[in-house]
Amino acid sequence: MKASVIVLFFSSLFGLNVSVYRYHFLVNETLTFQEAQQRCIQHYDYLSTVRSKDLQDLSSNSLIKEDSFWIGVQRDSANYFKWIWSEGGEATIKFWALGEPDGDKCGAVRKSTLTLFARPCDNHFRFYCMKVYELIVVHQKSTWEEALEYCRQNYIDLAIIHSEDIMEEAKINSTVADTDEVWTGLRFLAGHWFWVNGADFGYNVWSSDGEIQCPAMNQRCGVFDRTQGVCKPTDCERRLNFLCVKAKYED
Ligand SMILES: *[C@@H]1O[C@H](CO)[C@@H](O)[C@H](O)[C@H]1NC(C)=O
Ligand SMILES: CC(=O)N[C@H]1CO[C@H](CO)[C@@H](O)[C@@H]1O
Repeated sequence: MKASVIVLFFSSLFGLNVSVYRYHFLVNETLTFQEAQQRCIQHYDYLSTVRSKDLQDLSSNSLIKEDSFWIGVQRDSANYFKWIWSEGGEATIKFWALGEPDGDKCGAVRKSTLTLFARPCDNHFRFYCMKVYELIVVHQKSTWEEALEYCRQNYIDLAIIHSEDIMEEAKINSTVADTDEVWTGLRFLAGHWFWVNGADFGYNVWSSDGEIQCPAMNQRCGVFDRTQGVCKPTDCERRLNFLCVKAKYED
C-alpha cells in the first residue's frame, strides 16, 4: 500500500553549521520502526532528524491518533550508550523524557509532553519521513533567466526563501559567492511577486522598505543581498552568481 502523505510541510534547519534544511512528512500508517525506516528510504530520504524546536509543529498534526510517533533516532547497535540518526551521525538529544532512555532501542516522541521515549522497535506508530535540501552557490555570472534554467537542469530550482530557516541557510551558504547579490527564485509578473515554484509568500524576505508593490519595468527579478541579509528587486539582465536548491541525497 502506498504511503499516504499529508500536507504538513515545513522546513527545518539543523544546526547553523550544517548547511541543510529539512521538510518533514507525516506518513499516515502505523508501522514498526524498521518498516517505517524502509518506507522513508523508498519514498523520501530518511526517517526525520528532529530538533527540539520542531516538536511542537510535528506533534500538532491531528492525523496522529496515538500518543507517540517515530522519528529517525535509535540506539547504536555497536554502542549501547550512543544514539544515532537514521540519516547518519550521533544524536545529541535534549528532549528525552525524565528517566529516559530506558532499555529500549528506538526513539518515539510523545506528543502530549513533547519529549522523546525509548520504545520497543516493534511498536507500531505513525512516523515522519523527511527530504533534505541544501542551497548551493553557482559561481557563474548569469542573467536571471539563465540562472533559472541552469538550476532546473542541474539541480531542482532557483532558491526559494520562504522561511526563517531557509533565510539563515541562504545567509550561511551565500558567503562564498563572488557577487554581493545572488539570484533567487523571486519574480514579478502580471502585477505581483511570486516564487518560481509557486510557494506562498507568507514569509517576509524583503528589506525594511517592504515589498515593492509595483517595481519599475527593469527591476522585476529578486536578488538576495548577502551583505544585508534581505531580498531586493533588481534588473533581470544583470549578471550575478545564484543560489540553487539541491537535493542533499540524490535518488
Ligand atoms: C489516515 O489513516 C486512517 C486509517 O488509519 C484513515 O481513516 C484516514 O482517512 C487517513 N487520513 C488521510 C488524510 O489519509
Ligand atoms: C559556505 C557554505 O556553507 N557553503 C556550502 C553551500 O552548500 C554546498 C552544498 O552543500 C556546500 O558544498 C558548501 O560548502
